[in-house]
Amino acid sequence: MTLQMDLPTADEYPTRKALEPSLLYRRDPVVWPGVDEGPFSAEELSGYDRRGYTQVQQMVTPQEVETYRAELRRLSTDTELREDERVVVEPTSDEVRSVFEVHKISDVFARLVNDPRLVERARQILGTDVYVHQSRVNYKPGFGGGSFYWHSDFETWHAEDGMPRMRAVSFSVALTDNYTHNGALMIMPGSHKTFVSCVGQTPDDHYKSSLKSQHVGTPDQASLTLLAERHGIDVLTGSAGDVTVFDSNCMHGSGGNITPYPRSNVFIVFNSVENAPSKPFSANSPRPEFLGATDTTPVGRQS
Ligand code: 6CS
Ligand code: FE
Repeated sequence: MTLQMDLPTADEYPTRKALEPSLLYRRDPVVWPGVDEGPFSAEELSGYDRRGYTQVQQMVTPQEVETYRAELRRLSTDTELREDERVVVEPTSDEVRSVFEVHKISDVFARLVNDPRLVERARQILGTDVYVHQSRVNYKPGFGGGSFYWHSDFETWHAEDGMPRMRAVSFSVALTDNYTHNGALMIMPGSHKTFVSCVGQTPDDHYKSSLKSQHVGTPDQASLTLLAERHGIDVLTGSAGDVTVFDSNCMHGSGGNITPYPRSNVFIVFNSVENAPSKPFSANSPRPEFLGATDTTPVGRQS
């Protein structure tokens, strides 16, 4: 008789458990083996491996950008949707900050998450079929779009969604021009190879506050200073239609936007089908489905 035990997945990246922060070595490849063909060149993949991100200029056409921007306007003015918890408003106004799970709310974005220009690049990086762990639009409106403090997405997805390994990649499609002055994404290039283990315990229903302004799960200032000194800070400016592809563990953030020019992006997080979330590693219960999908059906392969 074999005893089937539901052994906990080993926690390779303990966080929100110790009283002191610590810097741990990454224990995962950045570019995984398994998919040799795809749109990325070898040079682009080695640049991604080194920096933790790469940018693809004009991956999306101006016509597509217009379609996506019209969808953003529709979603942000939908009074019924406004009551849905997938719509997050700014902490200091009732302006829409983010709308999550847009690939299920909108046919337009359902097509985007299945688009081979994104899916085939994600498969090249992750080495397997991929599914959508999370999708969202960030509006960052002019005259008050809020900041996103420094953080590693993986730290949250590991602690609160139960994502075991660093085998997910985000695609940020710029829907407006991203300038140095309107809250462009900032990434510490190379920081993806260090896991910052954070202090603090995950409160119940943490997402109800963290999506507005995250505190628990953000690194301490000494760790951030060390990473900034070691890696510097890249400001990822670009035009509408440009796409930034970045590793789940990049240390990143963005400033507030007091200019008249919105900085709106649609983010799609692809996870490897071999990296499905299990129990949260540092939370009492998993976050809702719209933040951490449990359906690992591969995208973009219906052909
Ligand atoms: O908690 C999350 O999943 C979200 N939070 C941030 C600040 N970035 C990643 C993700 O959208
Ligand atoms: Fe993030």
